[in-house]
Amino acid sequence: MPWKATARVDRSASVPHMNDVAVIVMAYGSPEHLEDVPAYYADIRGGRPIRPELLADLVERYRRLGIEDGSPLNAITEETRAALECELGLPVFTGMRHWTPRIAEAVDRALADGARTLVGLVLAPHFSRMSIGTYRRLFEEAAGGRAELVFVESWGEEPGFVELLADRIRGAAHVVFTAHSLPARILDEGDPYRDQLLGSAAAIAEVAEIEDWSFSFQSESATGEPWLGPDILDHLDALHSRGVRRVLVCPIGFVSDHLEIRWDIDTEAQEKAAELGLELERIEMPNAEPRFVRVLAGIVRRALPVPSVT
Ligand code: FEC
Repeated sequence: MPWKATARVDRSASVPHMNDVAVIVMAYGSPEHLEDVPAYYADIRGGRPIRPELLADLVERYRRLGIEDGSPLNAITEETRAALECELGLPVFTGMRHWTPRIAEAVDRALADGARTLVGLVLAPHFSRMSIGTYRRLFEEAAGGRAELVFVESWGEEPGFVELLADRIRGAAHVVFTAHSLPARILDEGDPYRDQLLGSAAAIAEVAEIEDWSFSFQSESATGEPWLGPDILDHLDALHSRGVRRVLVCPIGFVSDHLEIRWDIDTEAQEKAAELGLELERIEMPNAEPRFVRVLAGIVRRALPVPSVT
């Protein structure tokens, strides 16, 4: 096969005793109540101003997502954490980038629990300085030299992940792989994000023996600068003009159900497809399903400096 197992890992740790090891599993985080949305959005913006109409629009999206009854992202992340802990037999703590429990809280709890080596794993497979790079910075700052650190930088071509998604798309007429867009300037900075996404998409299509596939970005923010494209809504137009009538959307830059899936794909893209007369379906996300948790456990085991952890 032309693609290889490539969980990219950065290790500063010397060989640890396994009872000194804890895993920090990191995710984006989501508000729990509508009144949390302004603080959550402020955290995402990192102090930069927020246009009132964008905040109102975001509150409305969260209202329609039904977060008052529970945030899918937070609940799924907790389920994943608990399942990963059972699978690994190591303590696993959740650290959220934009909500609680924060990455710093997770690191503090792991250290208070006796951990001396921390393995950082983000529930997003592809590296960008603006995404995984930020999780990594928060993880390192939180540890502040108090522990040996191992950080998994990317795992988008992890064979188990590739095979899991390949099984979801096999036999589809046309597959559109998607991932969160980022400001286009990252390409000038030599960021590997887009290449890693295209590498994952090609690997998954190859294993599923799908020849008719394409890639588009989604979830662009209104920040006033160009973002990576094509955006999925424009892409659906282009596919329709090419005569495509059925698409299966396969998000590869996310692993669970949340706002960007349930709103941007299940609502906006679905509405656009209906306007065009295009049949659009989406794969079920990996969420906390046992097969996916085993993939994550494998990545952690291989990241550890000792091969004997099974
Ligand atoms: O369900 C939920 O409550 C949270 C869903 C959610 C996920 C997510 C993942 C990623 N984001 C990434 C990059 C950016 C950049 C900006 C940005 C803005 C938002 C806003 C919301 C939001 N993101 Fe997000 N993202 C999620 C939610 N994201 C809400 C703010 C409102 C909006 O723009 O729609 C722009 C920041 C700025 O304004 O400067 C950049 C990337 C990922 C995938 C990796 C990961 O999961 O960490 C990259 C889930």
